[in-house]
Amino acid sequence: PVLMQCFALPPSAPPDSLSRLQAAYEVVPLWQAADASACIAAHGHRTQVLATSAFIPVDAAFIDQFPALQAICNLGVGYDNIDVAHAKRRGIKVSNTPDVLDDCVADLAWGLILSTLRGMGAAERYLRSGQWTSRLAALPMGHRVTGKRLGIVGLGRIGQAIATRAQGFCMPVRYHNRNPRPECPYEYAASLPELAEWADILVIATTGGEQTRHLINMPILQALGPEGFLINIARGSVVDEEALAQALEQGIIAGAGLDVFEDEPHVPAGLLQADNATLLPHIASATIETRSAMVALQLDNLCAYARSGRLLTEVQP
Ligand code: 8YV
Repeated sequence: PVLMQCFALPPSAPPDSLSRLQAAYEVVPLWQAADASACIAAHGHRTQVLATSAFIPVDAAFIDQFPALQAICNLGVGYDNIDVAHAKRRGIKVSNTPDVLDDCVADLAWGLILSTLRGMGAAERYLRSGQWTSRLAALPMGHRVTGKRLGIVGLGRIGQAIATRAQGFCMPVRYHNRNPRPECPYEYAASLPELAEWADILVIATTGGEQTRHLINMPILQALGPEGFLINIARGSVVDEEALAQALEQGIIAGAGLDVFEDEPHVPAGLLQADNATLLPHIASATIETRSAMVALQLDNLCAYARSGRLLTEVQP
């Protein structure tokens, strides 16, 4: 079968990755093509499988350039970059890379919580800019982390990994989800405003896409309140960034820690200016170990499909 590889294998990919791909497929490296449209025009009609990443938009028009397509294997747990409904209509299977990144994404959520509440970014900027000239200087103060109330929006696998870590910080945890999860030991908030009202720290761990677009808007930020913090390791589209910038500037909330943005790599000026925000360039899964495991799982899906026509971690929308 023919595989179109839409992006380069990352440096942390297991060393045998390319040889595994080439043993299973005739590989067309779209990412190397000087002219992507010409490459798709030449090979699109005979491509059966696409290897994509959460950073590559795969909409209906893109998919329809591949009339023989059977499967799309995404690098990333999120698949809001793919028009899965359209793929299903065409009988195209889609896989993602769940589970293997939960710990690193949860770790980074905690990194953002600690950094934002303790003002670590601003403190480091203070030191590096040479302002720490006296040990008697009045330093900027942060906020205590231990014991705060943690609200989680979206208690999937990543949300649960974030919640587990809260025990070490003696934090009560509540969550809001489409459906309650009675098997989890946390209290369910029946609505998002109710959760935001209760929480000191609201962490977004839900999926992206149309269903969750701008779920975090001005009324939710107002409910979170002037002592509240917003943390987002999910998708930028979940937050109305204009409302968030305004809320940070006007003290409607106390601060925010963001790893994701609506139109990456563009970060709105209102957020860049906010000193009470920690901003990271979408690095939650970017550890050598996790990226390596993600690539390995994507390759396992690709190889299983070439062998048996079945995907190991097929997305069920
Ligand atoms: C990655 C992600 O940055 O898994 C996801 O959904 O957004 C991140 O883990 C991305 O998938 C890398 O391709």
